Amino acid sequence: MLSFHHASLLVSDVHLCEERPAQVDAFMGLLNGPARQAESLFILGDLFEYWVGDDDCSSSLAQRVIAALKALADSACKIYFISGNRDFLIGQTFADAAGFKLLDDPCKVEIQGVPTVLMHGDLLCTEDTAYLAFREQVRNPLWQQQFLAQDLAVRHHIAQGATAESGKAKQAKSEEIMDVTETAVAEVFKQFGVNRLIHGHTHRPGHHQHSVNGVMRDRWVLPDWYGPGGYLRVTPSIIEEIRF
Ligand code: LP5
Ligand code: MN
Repeated sequence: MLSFHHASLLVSDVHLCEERPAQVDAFMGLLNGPARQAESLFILGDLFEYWVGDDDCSSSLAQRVIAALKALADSACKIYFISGNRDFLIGQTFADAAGFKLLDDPCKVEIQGVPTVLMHGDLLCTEDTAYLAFREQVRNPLWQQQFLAQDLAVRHHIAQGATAESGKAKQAKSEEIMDVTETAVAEVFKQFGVNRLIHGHTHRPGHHQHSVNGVMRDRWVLPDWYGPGGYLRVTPSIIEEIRF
């Protein structure tokens, strides 16, 4: 199991795109600033607004992000990545260029002696059955092979269409459907035998507590960067939520 002893930074849902230059600059600031003092940086999915394949690395945004991640990886900070529902097509080619290691979702690590499960968070939203059906389809290797065989322009068109359709679908869903379920959260705590879970995706940042089998457990949700953004800093003594 991966084990960390100094400061770890965790971030997710940065949703990088050309249309939000302030967030791109803020993310660069994180990589070139606070992350330089950290032992590890965990990116828990949805780094990009959407990602259509690692053969799409030539845009100026992708080049900038890859160069900044690689520079950080070449310093003392190790970088780990769990993909999200928007950038699950990030693969080994991108990981090698950016100098990070891909982790499974969920993944158990030890941060300052505390066993901790890291996830993107979408798998915890078990009442969102329409999304889970969509997820199953797009995580299928055969579907991905067929998608990746299409021209980049076609893939961008499909991704933008899916974003629009998803936006409409979300308007018809209740807030509860798009949040985690107690059952799914309890299952993760029990399955991995941990008292701490950190994830993003739900747009409900903060510290949530759950009593599972009579034991209080901590669930930390990372903020999205549709607004100013932020990250979590875990040190041997505290967990700090840093909002820009
Ligand atoms: O990301 P967020 O929080 O806004 O919404 C998610 C769920 N939506 C998605 C879809 C993505 O946001 C957008 C697509 C990303 C592109 C990836 C790369 C290319 C793949 C192309 C795939 C065709 O993940 C949303 C959840 C929400 O989280 C909260 O948990 O509710 O789920 C949905 O809205 C899914 C819908 O319920 C059902 C599926 C609609 C999409 C249909 C695609 C049709 C393709 C159109 C082609 C022109
Ligand atoms: Mn997400």
